[in-house]
Amino acid sequence: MGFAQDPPQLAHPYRDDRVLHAMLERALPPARRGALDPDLQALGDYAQAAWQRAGRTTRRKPVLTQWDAWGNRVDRIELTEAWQEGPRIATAHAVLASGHEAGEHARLEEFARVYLYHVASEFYTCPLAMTDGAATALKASGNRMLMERALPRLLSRDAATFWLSGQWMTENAGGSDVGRTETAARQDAAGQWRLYGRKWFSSAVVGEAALGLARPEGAGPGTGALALFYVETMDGARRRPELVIDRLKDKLGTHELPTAEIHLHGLPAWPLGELANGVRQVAPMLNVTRTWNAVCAVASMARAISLARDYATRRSAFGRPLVELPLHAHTLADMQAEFEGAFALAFEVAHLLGRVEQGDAAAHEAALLRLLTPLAKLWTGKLAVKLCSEALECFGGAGYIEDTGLPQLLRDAQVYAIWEGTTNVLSLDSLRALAGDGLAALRTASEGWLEGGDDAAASDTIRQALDAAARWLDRHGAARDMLEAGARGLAFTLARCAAAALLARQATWAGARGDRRPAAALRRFVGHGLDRLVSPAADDTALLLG
Ligand code: MFK
Repeated sequence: MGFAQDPPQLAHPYRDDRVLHAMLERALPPARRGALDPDLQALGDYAQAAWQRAGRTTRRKPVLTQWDAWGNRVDRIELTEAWQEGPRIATAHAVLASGHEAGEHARLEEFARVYLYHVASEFYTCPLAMTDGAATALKASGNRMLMERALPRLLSRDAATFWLSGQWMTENAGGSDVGRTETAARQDAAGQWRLYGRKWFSSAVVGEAALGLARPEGAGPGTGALALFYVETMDGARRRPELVIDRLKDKLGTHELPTAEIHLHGLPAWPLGELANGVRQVAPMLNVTRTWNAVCAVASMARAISLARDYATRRSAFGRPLVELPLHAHTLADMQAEFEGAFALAFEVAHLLGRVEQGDAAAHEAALLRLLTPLAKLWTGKLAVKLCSEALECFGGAGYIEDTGLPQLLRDAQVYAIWEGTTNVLSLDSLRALAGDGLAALRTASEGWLEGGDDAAASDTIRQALDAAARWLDRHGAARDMLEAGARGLAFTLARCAAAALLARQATWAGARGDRRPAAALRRFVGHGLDRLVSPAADDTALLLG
């Protein structure tokens, strides 16, 4: 037998994740931490076992069978092993339901579970996110009939009664521009609303319910005229005949996730509230799914870095393990620092969401949450692609070989910058938040996070970048085209400032306990720069595209 390479081993995703442990130690009261621990241990065990079995799995894509042998339309989807286990794992460990319990930490505890479950779930977390979003939007609607009907299912802790919910927004015409939605809602003779149209991306197609946008008959064009409806997709064990699955999408990544194109031929539907302003009504769902997106992006980064770090101890080159090569070690440390910043921001959004929902938030925190949600989503989405790409490179050629399981990390990561809104859509959404009290709230919060810190240089850099962002907004705020053209640079700057200030808070907490690693992450993160502001010249843009 000649030369063989030692494959990377996955460290325990919970026990060996010091960043997760430190955040939970800092943020949770000891009793809640103790109560959460068994679920996190179990989800970490599940994730490690899933990585070990992944190499043996042969079928990595769901299969749609549209017709049975006798000509009946069946639209049956065979799922991968992880997806078949999804309802049991998600309910047994209250991955979703825990976020709807009492207490300001409920969401934080939910997202700690999501973080550990996500990669192993093979994106079963995608429909879970939408189910969580649907439960949140239903609660916000105050529609008692629908809440009583759906919430016990969506928040169930028993796989036998659990329902998944989809989010039916995207259409051929209305992608990011949801106002172009063509699906129509019409009342039948009995007064029952029914949906007619085509939804172009449905990732919870195996679900039992969905929230969908549609234009009520006779309503005008545009976003404001859309209404939000609740639907159920099953009639007992059979999919309702008014819902037809046209095909499963052939995607770059997330292969295990059965994303479908569907047609609605009069599917019964119930409005959540008024028959207009459906986007406003679906916004609580979007903000929850965008938080899932950020936490899942961070989970992918953690997985990629964990494998790359392990490999660096096994693989030798130029006479030394990779981890002893100065440039390789430096590259890994850069990745770790960026990951820790992204982790801090994503979990701050999770904690804030819980505080705001439970009425425990300080005066500025609702505006802060409104701003940090799109910032966390857009920045972690891009960073996941960058770090997963870098991690693949840490394996050399092996990172490019399918049956190492590594390329999948990069393909899957690309979805975070697209799913639930592209980077540009989210940058524009952050402008909505900045039109309110978003920036003032971020500055107030940052001062709190920097309090007691001993890295004066980092604090100065953060304050200077926030000042620069405020000046940029003053300069460009009145010129809408300039504001939009520079919105991405502004959003990245604010996301990095928030992440740096949160790293400073973690460094102060850890430093008092003798752990200097978060302070090192802060120094390195700030060293990569915070200011990403641009002032694009409109005439140059036109020239370059001409
Ligand atoms: C995981 C794997 C997945 C597998 C593959 C999937 C690939 C991707 C498939 C997908 O399609 S994912 C879905 C992607 N689509 C989106 O996320 C929608 C993107 N578009 C937006 O987010 C737009 O910003 C939005 C449609 C929400 C609104 O744009 P508009 O049409 O210009 O509406 P407008 O008038 O600005 O906002 C309507 C109202 O909603 C306003 O309130 P008012 O009526 O009170 O004035 C807004 O303030 C409010 N609003 C909008 N976004 C909000 C919000 N409120 C709170 N939070 C928000 N985020």
